[in-house]
Amino acid sequence: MKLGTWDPRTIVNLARYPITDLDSPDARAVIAEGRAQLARDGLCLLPDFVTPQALAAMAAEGNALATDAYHEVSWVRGSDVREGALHRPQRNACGALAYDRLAPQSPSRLLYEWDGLVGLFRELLGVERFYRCADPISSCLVMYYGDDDELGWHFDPNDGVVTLLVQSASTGGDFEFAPGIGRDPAQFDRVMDGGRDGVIKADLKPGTLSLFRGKNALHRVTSTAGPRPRIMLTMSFHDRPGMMFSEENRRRYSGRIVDDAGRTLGTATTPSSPLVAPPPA
Ligand SMILES: O=C(O)CCC(=O)C(=O)O
Ligand SMILES: [Fe+2]
Repeated sequence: MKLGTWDPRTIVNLARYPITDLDSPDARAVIAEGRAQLARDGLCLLPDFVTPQALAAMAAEGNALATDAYHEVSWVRGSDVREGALHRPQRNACGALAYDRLAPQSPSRLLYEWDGLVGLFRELLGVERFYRCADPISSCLVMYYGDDDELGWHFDPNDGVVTLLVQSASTGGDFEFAPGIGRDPAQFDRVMDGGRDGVIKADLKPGTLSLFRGKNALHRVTSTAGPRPRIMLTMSFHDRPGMMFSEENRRRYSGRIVDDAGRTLGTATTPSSPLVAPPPA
């Protein structure tokens, strides 16, 4: 597949998001609007963040590599952060294409690796410390949600996830985000029983970039159906440099045992922990 020659300046929609100079008045306006969204919702959405050409290239790349993705279904109790925080098993069913499968000239990889993106997020979050993760597999993933896939309610292990919707599913695949309820189990019950007070259903369109702090905010992707998969570029950041995910996390998203240096030591497609039996139908 020909990827073309991409550069962050041809990937990012600089006409709408002039972020190559974060001190310019136009960039300050973008930052002020994003900060207001974060203050209100704990979530910042930047529609049409990439150029139509880059979005088309990312979709072509994502669809072409779909057969290389590793798909797994697991029932998970708890989260990477605090086991047992979620007392109801959650179903995770999705495919992932690992970071090390993205070509050097992949527009998705080049976007993630562009320092200008980190600079924008530092401004939006009002923090000095915000870094790309260093994990060879999970730092930057292309996620696939096909027929009957979903990502159950969870918290993230790292403190900054940024997604770019590349392609929406034929049906479903909504991103639901509950910033206000913290880690209160009584509130989890309410939300999992269908209560939607305090839950934001994000209006994601292909090309929308979302920045959210999901370490302490319950969120999920609703189930998908139909022939066209939801394709999501999922980019991870943290408040200290060098953040690595667990070996189990890498296994979950690659089907391989990979060490911190990125060496593949073997394949392991059998889910290990933390698994529980699915609830009765
Ligand atoms: O795909 C999404 O919209 C959210 C993904 C997510 O929550 C995650 O990867 O942790
Ligand atoms: Fe998440």
